[in-house]
Amino acid sequence: MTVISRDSLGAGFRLGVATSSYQIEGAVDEDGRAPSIWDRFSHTPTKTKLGHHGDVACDHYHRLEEDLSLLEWLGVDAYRFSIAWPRVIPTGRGAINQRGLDFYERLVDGLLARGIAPCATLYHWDLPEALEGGWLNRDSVDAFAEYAVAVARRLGDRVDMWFTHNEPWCQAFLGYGTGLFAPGHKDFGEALQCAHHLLVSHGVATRALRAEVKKPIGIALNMIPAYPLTKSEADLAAARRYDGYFNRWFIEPLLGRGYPEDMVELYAAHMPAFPASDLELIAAPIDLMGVNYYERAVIADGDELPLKLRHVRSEEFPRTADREIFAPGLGAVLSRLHGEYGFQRLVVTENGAAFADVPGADGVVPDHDRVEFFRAHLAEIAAQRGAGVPVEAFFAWSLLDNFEWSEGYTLRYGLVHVDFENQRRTPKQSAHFLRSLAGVRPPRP
Ligand code: IFM
Repeated sequence: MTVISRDSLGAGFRLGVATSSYQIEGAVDEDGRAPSIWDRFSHTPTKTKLGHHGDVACDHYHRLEEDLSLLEWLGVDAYRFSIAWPRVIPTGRGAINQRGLDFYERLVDGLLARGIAPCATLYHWDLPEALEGGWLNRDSVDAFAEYAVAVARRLGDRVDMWFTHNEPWCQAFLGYGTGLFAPGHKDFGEALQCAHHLLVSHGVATRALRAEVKKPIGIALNMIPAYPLTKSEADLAAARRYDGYFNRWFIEPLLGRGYPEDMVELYAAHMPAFPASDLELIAAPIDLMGVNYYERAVIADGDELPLKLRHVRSEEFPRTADREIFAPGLGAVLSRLHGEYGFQRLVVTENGAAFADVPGADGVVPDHDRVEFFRAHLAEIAAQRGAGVPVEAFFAWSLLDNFEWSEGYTLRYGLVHVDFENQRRTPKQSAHFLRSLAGVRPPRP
């Protein structure tokens, strides 16, 4: 068993949990919210497991007080949530729906009253359906910046950390490349176009936010370290290509280095045209780099186009319900972001595991594998901090079991079990673990 304590994480380190709007809120047509691309996608036959959708999800919109009490009970320092653009500007661009913002104001004020730092992500994939052309349309860039400003004007004095996008790789390559996610397109060129607009919108929104807020701003990238299957030159080169596709494609332009040349060459037939000035827009200085880490990739040379590689399903280490467990990959990613890329403030914005959790007759959810998962990953963070890598905070994914996108409710990532028949919340052993690590707070006066 890996031993981890507040002391081993060091002074000032913040512990939190994370969620996203469409995955937990429900209330999809209340208080002026309009449909997002995920409402349409999840209601399209065959797109999600068992036809699941987020219409009710965890009913968090109606159970805000109960969920705030859970967060208080957990004793976390911070809570990372996302804001639903279709609640705030239902038409994507134009009139601001104050009732949508009222909900997030209640959330933020409820967190502050409990001594929990509110950390907001502006985009976690629920794009307003009304935005014609979605992320393929260049207008999405300005639309996103306008939305960011609308949120900042209402909440900018109280949110503690800002993240523009969550996992732009997923939105671009799963949403427009493989069709696994909304809006369900299958075109590699469109994926690159979307990725470009996401990055430009991040930069333009970051600059706009700067004028409104004083707190740190960043982006949350999902990062997957690529390990070659063998030491052959061909496998090493394939792993490098995978790294270019998944990691470098986002990190390098954010740092003002432009898109990686080896990948631009490989993507020649698919690259979108754009003005050189876009690269400057993307490189708006940020304060925080958020890292979502779940797994590594084992890569061999192969035929999958356009990358000419093969993703190997590794059985080397134990697996969760959907992924291989490989905690050293988190250490490697953090060390690289600081050592190779020079990031000075890192936050682990997501890390977690899905298991088939079932509450026992005694009401206990014995998710010991998840506890060990968190211990191992936190130990990697402690080691990196010890080596001088500036990791400031850790957000466990997720507070609640929730709508896991195309997997519907079949994968449970929560620290708190949700019975979707009656919305009963039951803290799992992992919630008790995080609570004891966080240290129980004194009751509020
Ligand atoms: O549930 C997702 C989340 O929306 C984005 N990061 C990965 C999580 C688990 O797959």
